[in-house]
Amino acid sequence: MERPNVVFMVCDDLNDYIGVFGGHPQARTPHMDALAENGVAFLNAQSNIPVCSPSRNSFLTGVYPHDSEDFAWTPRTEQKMLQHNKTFIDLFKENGYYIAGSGKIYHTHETEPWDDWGAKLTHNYGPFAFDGEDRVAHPDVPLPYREIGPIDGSYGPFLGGDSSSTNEAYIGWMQGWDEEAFRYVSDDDRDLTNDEKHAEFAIQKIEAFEAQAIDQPFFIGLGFVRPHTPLHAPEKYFNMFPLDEIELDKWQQDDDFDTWYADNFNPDMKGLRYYRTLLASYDGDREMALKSFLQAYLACIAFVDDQIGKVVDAIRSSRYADNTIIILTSDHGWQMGEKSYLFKNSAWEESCRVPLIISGAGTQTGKVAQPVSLIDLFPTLVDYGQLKGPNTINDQGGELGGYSLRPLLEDPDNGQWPGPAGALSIIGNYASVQDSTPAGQNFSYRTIDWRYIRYHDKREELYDHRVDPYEWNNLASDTLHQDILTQLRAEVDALAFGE
Ligand SMILES: [Ca+2]
Ligand SMILES: [Ca+2]
Repeated sequence: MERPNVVFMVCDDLNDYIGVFGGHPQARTPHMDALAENGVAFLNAQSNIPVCSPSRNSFLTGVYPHDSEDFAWTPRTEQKMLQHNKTFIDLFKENGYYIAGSGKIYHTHETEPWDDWGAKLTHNYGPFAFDGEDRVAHPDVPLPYREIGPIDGSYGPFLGGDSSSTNEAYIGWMQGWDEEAFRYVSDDDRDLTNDEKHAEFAIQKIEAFEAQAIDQPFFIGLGFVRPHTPLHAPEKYFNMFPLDEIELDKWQQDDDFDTWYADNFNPDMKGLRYYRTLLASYDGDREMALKSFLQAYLACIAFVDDQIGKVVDAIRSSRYADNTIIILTSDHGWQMGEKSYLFKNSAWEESCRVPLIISGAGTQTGKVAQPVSLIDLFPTLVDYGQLKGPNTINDQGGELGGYSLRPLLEDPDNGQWPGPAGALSIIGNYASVQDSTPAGQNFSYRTIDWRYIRYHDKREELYDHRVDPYEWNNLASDTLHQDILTQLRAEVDALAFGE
């Protein structure tokens, strides 16, 4: 069988605010929705560790974080286990694929053997607002939130030239961390952002492949940085979501009272601190604070959806339309103020769940409810790409933790999934506890019906997704639920500790 081409797109910090995933009723994602309609949408896919660097290290190598003990920001190539592992991109290269990439695929720059590479930096979060000396938060972001800085503290539309801001410190925009300016006069008269350049890079590669009529299969990896902060996009995307029309997620007052995150993490952890700081910046007006932030997040999703659409259109209108697998996912989700938490890296659904769509080259169409996780990407790609050779460089490398998604791609409703009943995420305690062993971390486990969380201090949360999709009611201490609790504990221990 002919080996398929692969286009792998990973967004940064994209949660389920996509039409087909139902996370927000106002999300504007026609291109992602169309991709899902023409492929398989995994409705309960999970990140194995819901924060940028270790999530990418995990899915790129196919090794669970509890095996690699990678819970923080050590570059992969400096880690005791993962430095001995190959990424699936390495394996595509070894198997004769032409590999091209652009953007934030890895978290830390690696000198991989790309045949062509579109962007110099892997984690350039720009464009950034600029005051003439420093990258700063958008001039319209109120204090104290703007003091968080030019990445996490910043949201708002690109402002043109000298017309749009009353903040005298505001000068313009920089494309990234280097000295390259980002010129923005208006939506129609401006430089391309990095994410737009990644899409252009892919389109040009596909056109070049067609022109050369090469037989070599290709892998194109694209790492879109939006909707990671700073939440900036052209103004037209903000205009799609007028502030006074924005709907907030369903929310329950004091939802966090029966949760144990705050007991296991430093109270200054970003998610708790950002939520407090955002509300303080709007005089405690939760609705206005979250609407302002949410508007920018929705705008950035609509913007990145357009970039994804360009890439998909280029493939679909090329001679590669029928033999290219397109994968779209995110490194983890994002918690939008639920449980008084505004960030990723929590143990709950909003942060752990990721969009996952796979389309093309013999996959069927449909929606899969079985929880799977990003650990399954590596074996899936080995399967479809017919990739030969070990996933490790030597015997110190880690084992693959996942399973090929092929049975579910070929029969989304009834495919026999050989993997575990649930998907396991780990939330690192690196900033709070000096315990770098897996037992020192926090686990979150999602089956079709349940989410079970076990913190470092052994306290637990249990949510029944059949009746509680927002994870409002922690049932862990409910005497009626001790049997399911026992079962889920055993499933987590079996996955994490081989018990
Ligand atoms: Ca991320
Ligand atoms: Ca609650």
